[in-house]
Amino acid sequence: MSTKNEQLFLQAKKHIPGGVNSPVRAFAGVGGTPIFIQRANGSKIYDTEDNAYIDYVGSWGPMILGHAYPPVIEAVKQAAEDGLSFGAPTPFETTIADKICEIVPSIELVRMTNSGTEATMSAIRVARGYTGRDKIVKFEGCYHGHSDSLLVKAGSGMLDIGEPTSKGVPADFAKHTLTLPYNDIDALTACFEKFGDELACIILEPIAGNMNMIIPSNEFHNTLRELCTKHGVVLIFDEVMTGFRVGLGGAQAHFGIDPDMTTFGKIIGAGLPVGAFGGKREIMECVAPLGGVYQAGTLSGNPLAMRAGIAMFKSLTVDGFYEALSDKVSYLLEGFHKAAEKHGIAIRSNHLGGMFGIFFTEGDTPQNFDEMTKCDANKFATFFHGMLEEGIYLAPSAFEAAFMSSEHTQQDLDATIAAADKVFAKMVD
Ligand code: KE4
Repeated sequence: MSTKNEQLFLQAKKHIPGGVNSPVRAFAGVGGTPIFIQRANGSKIYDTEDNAYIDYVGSWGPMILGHAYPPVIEAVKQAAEDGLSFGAPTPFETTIADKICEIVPSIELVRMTNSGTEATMSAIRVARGYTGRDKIVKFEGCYHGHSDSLLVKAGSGMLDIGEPTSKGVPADFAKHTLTLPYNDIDALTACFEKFGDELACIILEPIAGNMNMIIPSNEFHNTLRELCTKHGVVLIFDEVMTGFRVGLGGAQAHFGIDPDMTTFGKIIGAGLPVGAFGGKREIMECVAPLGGVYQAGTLSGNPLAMRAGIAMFKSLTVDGFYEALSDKVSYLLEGFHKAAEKHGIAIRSNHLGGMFGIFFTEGDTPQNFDEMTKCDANKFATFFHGMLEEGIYLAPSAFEAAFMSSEHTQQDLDATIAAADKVFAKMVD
């Protein structure tokens, strides 16, 4: 007898490639059948049979205030009653732009897009237009969305399907993308010695979240900043995931680095389709209609997304918001480590602000892509399904990070730790 989710998945596959509108949702990384979600509220998502799951995916980051957060829903309802899209400027876009520039001092001008992919694709075009150079550098295991230049040795769902470099990207195009090992100062230095003055930009996740969560060294970031400045290379921090997640000022505030450009997504739309790219005025003034780098979007700066984001920022900027979020993550991970130790299961973890990652490895906490790929993905899959059976929803891939929301309660955290204890007990060889 097939389950409701199996029936829904079969139905979805009739007219949707792989039954999903984004590959990582298909559970390729963990096996089994995806859970079809009907609704969500606070820290929980509910499947079509109203089974509740404590959610640590949060739509891959946006739901930092939990699902259906009343002030955000109210803002969207009011916006909807005023009309859905005008294709003309609105004061709400200005409010969001002002707020982003106020919170992130490295940004003087910012343009809204409809996804993180559009944001990073546009940022690279601007860097190329500003420098007149073609080559770009990314890092193995980092994922910046699915634009052609960036689907080279990328992370996230590409690792689940075992295709870190996408088919369909012309070699002529991919050749302009150099890929370096993440968090490797020697490789970085060698690349600049050879190509420094040919590089338009370096783009990276300042804290990686698409090869699970990896926090690079301060020295890596300082070296990167120095070399980019020395060679006139645009340093792009892709903070689509880390922006307003690891702290109000994002990863750049944590490391004390001023990138030349920053990309955002996820949280700034409070769950509606939004991305953004911004940076130094001198660079962003290359963007049309001011400059010759064209970039556009019918629904960019959509009023519903902007008014949701405005409501969301009101909560994020409350004193103590991120400290409370980080305390919840620390409490949860402490419980995981205690339970794992009790059952002799080797796990490591990383966390900052409302973002965390768990690794099944006997070794040290991974510092780069190679070390991360040596972690036990099969053990993660077993843990994932065990937790799912206990009503805990983690990211369906060993290559993804996890996210806390302000709405996760002490009861949620204790239930999650108790579930992990039960699952670890079953995992003992
Ligand atoms: P979107 O185009 O999916 O809005 O953003 C692309 C993107 C860009 N940069 C970073 C650092 C990202 O993490 C992402 C998207 N993240 C994945 C989760 N690892 C989205 C989930 C999915 O692909 O379905």
